[in-house]
Amino acid sequence: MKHPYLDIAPEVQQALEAGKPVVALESTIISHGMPYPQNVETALRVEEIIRENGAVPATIAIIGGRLKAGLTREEIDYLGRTGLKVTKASRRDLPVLVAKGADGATTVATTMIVAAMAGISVFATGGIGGVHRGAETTMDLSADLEELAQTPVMVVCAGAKAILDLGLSLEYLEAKGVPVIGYQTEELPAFYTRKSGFGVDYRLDTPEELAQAFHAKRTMGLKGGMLVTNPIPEEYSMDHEVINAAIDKAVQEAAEQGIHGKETTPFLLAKVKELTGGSSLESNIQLVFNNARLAAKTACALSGLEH
Ligand code: PSU
Ligand code: MN
Repeated sequence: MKHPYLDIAPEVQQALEAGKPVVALESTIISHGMPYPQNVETALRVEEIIRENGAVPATIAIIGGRLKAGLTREEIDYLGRTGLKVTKASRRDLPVLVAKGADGATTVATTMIVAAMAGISVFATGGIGGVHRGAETTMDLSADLEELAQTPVMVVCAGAKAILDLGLSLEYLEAKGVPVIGYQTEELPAFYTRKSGFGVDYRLDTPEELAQAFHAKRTMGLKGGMLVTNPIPEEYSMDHEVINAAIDKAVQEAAEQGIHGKETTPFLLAKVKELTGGSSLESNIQLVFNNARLAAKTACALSGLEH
């Protein structure tokens, strides 16, 4: 079915029709996740890395009310320059943005939605949203979690930042039947660090194994996605104490200032960045590159199984 609001870039369309591997990429990481111009440089380099590893990149965003699977360099540059002025678009934002013909930077949830509409199965990002600390009273749960429960896309990430309650995030995913896989690890990575103190459901060691598990899930008709957590390379990982002290301070300031709703995640991310300086930005960029490589290899393995 051709979706009336969806534009698939010609190269992405050709790859999908030929059964070739495609990897989706999100755009909130461009507009809200990194400063300009590093955000644009990173987004373009991630696309190159996907190509070097045999797949076609499809960066996803909403431009003028159109759901885009595959952006031009100009569109990526526009999102990067416009930064925080682009609406951060999660599932609940889609109807009004599309109806109004507005722009939106897609989160993990909306990138999964558009990827699934386009027929893309694998998506690489940095970190996902989850259950926030204190959610037992605030009810602040990222829509990313429910999307993983519903939408059939494999999300390759570096775990989640400890700005979240990682234990509760894992409980939510378990309750919703989302497999949480550690790539070459038994422990859930925590974005800037390779360890979190929490175990994953399964350790898998090759892109082929990841592809086989996702293929089996789909073939059984089980709805929803799969979360692949890929630890940041050792040489770029940060000191636990430095990062955790910054995170605790950011969480405390957010509570004091009454930050809530969709502002919570961007506020915490910006605070952590401010407190840790440039070193966290370099780590962030490198882990996204690492996830892009794994996602591209896994998309290649999946297209070998399914075509
Ligand atoms: N976590 C990060 N970096 C990010 C995000 C989360 O470490 O850039 C972004 C992603 O786009 C994610 C979104 O999908 O924030 C989650 O926001 P919320 O918690 O409001 O659902
Ligand atoms: Mn939230």
